Amino acid sequence: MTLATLHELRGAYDQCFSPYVWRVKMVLAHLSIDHQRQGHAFTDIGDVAGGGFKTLPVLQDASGATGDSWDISAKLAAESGQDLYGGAAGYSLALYLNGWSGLALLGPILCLHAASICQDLQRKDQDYFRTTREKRLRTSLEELAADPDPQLKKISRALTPFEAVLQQQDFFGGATPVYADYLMFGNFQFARCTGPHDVLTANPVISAWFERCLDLHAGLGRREASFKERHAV
Ligand SMILES: N[C@@H](CCC(=O)N[C@@H](CS)C(=O)NCC(=O)O)C(=O)O
Repeated sequence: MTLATLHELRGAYDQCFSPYVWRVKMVLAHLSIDHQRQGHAFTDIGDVAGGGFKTLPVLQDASGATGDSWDISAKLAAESGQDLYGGAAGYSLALYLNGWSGLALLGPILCLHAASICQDLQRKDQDYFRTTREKRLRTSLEELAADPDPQLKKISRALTPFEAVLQQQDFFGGATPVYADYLMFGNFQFARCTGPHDVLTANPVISAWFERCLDLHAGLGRREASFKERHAV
């Protein structure tokens, strides 16, 4: 049997930092699916799995190649027959968080760490990343990095309602993690791996949950060096 291959984005230090890739990595571990990993630069995505994809992750297995972390996770869950979501209510929560976190968390985290992301990319990716992100964000990466406070406040405010949930239980899934946990984990793992700011300092309950998530699946998340560990800061 051919092993499934997870195609993931990698930087200059071979670091895996994409929030969407991390969601799928946690799902593969949760479902105990054997797989191999292949790293790619931003500028090589067009050639992944025979072409046709614009973003990573892509999962390639016996049935073909699938893009988009949500679709990959749903396919793996369906094939495994396991309840990844925690029932219909958990599925709805995850679907909501999939849309919400792009706006409320990933946008501000990108603004906060765009300059340090760029600096840690493979050289051939740096111009591409700078040009596309400066166009999208309508300012320079350095200007964004100069004033972290507005982004940190946005993130902290957005997270406040989740504190009530995680004060009562260890995970969004209750005593054990579900897809909603992996999805949210991917967002903060992205922050942890890409820049110097600890985005959870003002939200200790969420920070404690994130530490629990880093320990899941034999410390899968913790084994990836943080930006601070990589640069010894
Ligand atoms: N909806 C997609 C989004 C994936 C995505 O945007 N991935 C980024 C990396 S974090 C990417 O590959 N970007 C390609 C580019 O900017 O050229 C998913 O959930 O997988």
